[in-house]
Amino acid sequence: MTDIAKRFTENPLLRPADLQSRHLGLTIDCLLNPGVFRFQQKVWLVVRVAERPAQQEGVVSFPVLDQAGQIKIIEIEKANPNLILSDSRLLRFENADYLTTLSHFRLLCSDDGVHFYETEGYPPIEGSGAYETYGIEDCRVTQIGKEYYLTYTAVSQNGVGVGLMMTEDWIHFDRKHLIFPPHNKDCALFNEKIGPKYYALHRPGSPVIGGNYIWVAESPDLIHWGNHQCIAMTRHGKWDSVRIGAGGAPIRTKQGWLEIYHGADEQDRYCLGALLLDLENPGIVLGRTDDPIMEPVMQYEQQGFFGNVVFTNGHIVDGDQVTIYYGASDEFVCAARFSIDEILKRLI
Ligand code: MAN
Repeated sequence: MTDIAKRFTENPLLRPADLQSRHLGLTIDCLLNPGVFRFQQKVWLVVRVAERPAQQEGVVSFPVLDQAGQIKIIEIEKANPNLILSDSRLLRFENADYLTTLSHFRLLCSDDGVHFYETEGYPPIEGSGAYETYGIEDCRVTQIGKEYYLTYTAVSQNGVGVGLMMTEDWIHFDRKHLIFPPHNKDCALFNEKIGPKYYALHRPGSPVIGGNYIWVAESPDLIHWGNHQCIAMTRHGKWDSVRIGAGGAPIRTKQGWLEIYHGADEQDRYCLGALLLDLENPGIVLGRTDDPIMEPVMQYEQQGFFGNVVFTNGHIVDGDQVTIYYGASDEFVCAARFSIDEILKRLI
């Protein structure tokens, strides 16, 4: 067992029943994969809230947004021969793909990093426009100067891409929409320039040739990206054999940029590992953990909306301690602490 996470005894910190659904007729099925940031002396989470109607016998029903941002419910008889229910997250109907839930973001804050609550004046963030009609998911937050940059998964019938929005006050958002077109997700921005350029980790994917690998790209303005390089691939026969993707913003250490990433195997079991990238040239990988540093071992990580998942896209760093906030079994928000030094010692 190579799991070196010190889980909070208070886990799960947040469950679906802790928040109110925003939409009449929808219930919250999952709270998961939060972005994390510090603001006004508090720790904040951008929690992904996944909703759908309460499911009735024999029917699958799910919400989508129209381009004006209005919710529409689609209902399909389970007996319909044109319906393929892939897993609890996805379905296919008459040659189109859908998600079983619609996600938006909710802002919650905390004075101690353990107890999180909603506070007046910070409205939910919903998907908007043609490329977010199936919702927005898995937000990473990177602070550069006074500005916070949110990179998130934008889902629509056109595919899964990466959106960007920015804010200084968490009330007004400048939405730039897609910065990486489908298929792409798991985009984490570095929180400082390296030389004259901004850098991002991202995860394009080809369904035919290649795989779900981690790439690095550079940009003069965080909107136009180039010089793409594939820096880490899946590893046959290991815990990260099928897909890998970046977690939160890379952490600057003396040895290099430390990136906690997720990996999944053939059984869709999601664990966490780490990569170390060169400080001057993050296209160079200096180390990678062989075994996971965290695996789904607790009941709340093994049983839920989609079991056997630990998935992180946000953390707070305090000296040698990194507190990751993570989605457990795609249903609960949890937290765990690591020593950065201990993670670095696991790199080979
Ligand atoms: C995908 C995304 C994540 C989710 C994992 C595990 O990577 O949908 O949001 O947490 O799968 O289901």
